[in-house]
Amino acid sequence: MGILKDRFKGKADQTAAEIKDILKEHGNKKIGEVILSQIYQGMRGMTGLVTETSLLDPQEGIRFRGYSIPDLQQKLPKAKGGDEPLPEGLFYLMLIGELPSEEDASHITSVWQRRSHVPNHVFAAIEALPIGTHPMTQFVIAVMALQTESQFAKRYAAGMNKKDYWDAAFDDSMDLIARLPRVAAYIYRRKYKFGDHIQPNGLLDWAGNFAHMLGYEDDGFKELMRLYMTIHADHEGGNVSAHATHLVGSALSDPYQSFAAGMNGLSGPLHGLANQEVIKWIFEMREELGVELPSTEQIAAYVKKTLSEGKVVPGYGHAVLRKTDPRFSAQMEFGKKHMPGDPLVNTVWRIYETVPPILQSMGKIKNPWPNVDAHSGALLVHYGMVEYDFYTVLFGVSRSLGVLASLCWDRALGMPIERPKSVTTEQVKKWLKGQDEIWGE
Ligand code: AMX
Repeated sequence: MGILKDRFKGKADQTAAEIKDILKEHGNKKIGEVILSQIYQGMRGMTGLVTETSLLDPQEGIRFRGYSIPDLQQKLPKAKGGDEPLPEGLFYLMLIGELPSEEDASHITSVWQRRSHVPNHVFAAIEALPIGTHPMTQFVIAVMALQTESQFAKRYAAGMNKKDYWDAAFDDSMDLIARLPRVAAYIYRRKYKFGDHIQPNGLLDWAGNFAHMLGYEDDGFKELMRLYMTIHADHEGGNVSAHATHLVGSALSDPYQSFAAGMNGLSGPLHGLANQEVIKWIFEMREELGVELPSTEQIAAYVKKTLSEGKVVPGYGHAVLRKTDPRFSAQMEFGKKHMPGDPLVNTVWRIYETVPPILQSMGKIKNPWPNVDAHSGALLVHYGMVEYDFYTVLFGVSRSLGVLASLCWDRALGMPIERPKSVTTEQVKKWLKGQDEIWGE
């Protein structure tokens, strides 16, 4: 642990000094203009945050510290006999800003193994919920039950010096990431496998062990989990889960509280719940049509019906991206390699051929292309994980890597409490008539 923490502190001090110099020289430089419609329309295109871990290019998709998903697949350490990157390596890259060596990644695996103990009261809190409770609700409640373990909260209460916030946030983040697979697997086995729980395997990597505790021993599923946990980890700072974690953390709420806030945001159907919505929508389409692999004509008719009912086509569109999501493409490649004949996976590919022109023809949708959620469910179903209500929990376990690495950076850079200005429509009307000058104060 010491090595990683020391390296992080070294990088953070260096970046903090650079930021100080940048602000000293360029602090008054304009970075953009805000137009009225932006504040009514979800602040789209308004630059308002700094997030060090990744950057989203509307045309190219996500880059983690400059590395694309194909770069990660090529350059990050792999499990023995595997082809997919280890999420431990991505976490190192996001936290430290440099590619890890094999030893760096396996160091993180062993730190997370050591810190993965989940206290009994967390399982008791999960057990207290009705079995029908949505897995994301169980997940958030479990994260909040784990908050009793927060070093940040304890040290703050004891009078922690603000210079040490990063240290406590770092410890909490590592503990929380280490514990999440056990918590998530417990929820899965409780809800869908009659409470037949599986103990962790201390010889496996973080994602491989997660697959094992979920009850999937197939090497293909373990590889899928490594890829899944890597590609869902981060999508720069403005998306709902990342922004909510950052925002709540800015009040010095501890990493457990901040992450729980992010996970409540991930639970929305326009964000992380879209992966369950996609599979639900495909299953309903197949049932209605009575076929396993619908034709493009049948899919087109079903898409038009969905739109005419005032619903979105799940898995399509994005607030920032303007091309096919490279996270979709990476999963498509995985499908081609491991299950090219699977009818559900082929349905996803046929939907990909059919949906974009239809959405494009509507004229109003800025991005008719698939996002990450359009593909993930079909790969999971292939290995037998059909319980789609659970999919967002997998997304959440992965997202912890990005948002908690960012939270460590927030505290190390001394990011202040976030508090943008809001206005009322009454004030906007007065301002438009030239009667109000207090805008922006
Ligand atoms: N199906 C139907 N209509 C869609 C659509 C879709 N897939 N995507 C966008 N639209 C509609 C919007 O609802 C909006 O309609 P309105 O003007 O009547 O309100 C209009 O097109 C313009 O929207 P936009 O500017 O292109 O998108 P946005 O930035 O407002 O929203 C997103 C982005 C992702 C919420 C939206 O595309 C959507 O709802 N997609 C389906 C849900 C989904 O897949 N979400 C997952 C996103 C990835 C993630 O976070 N995990």
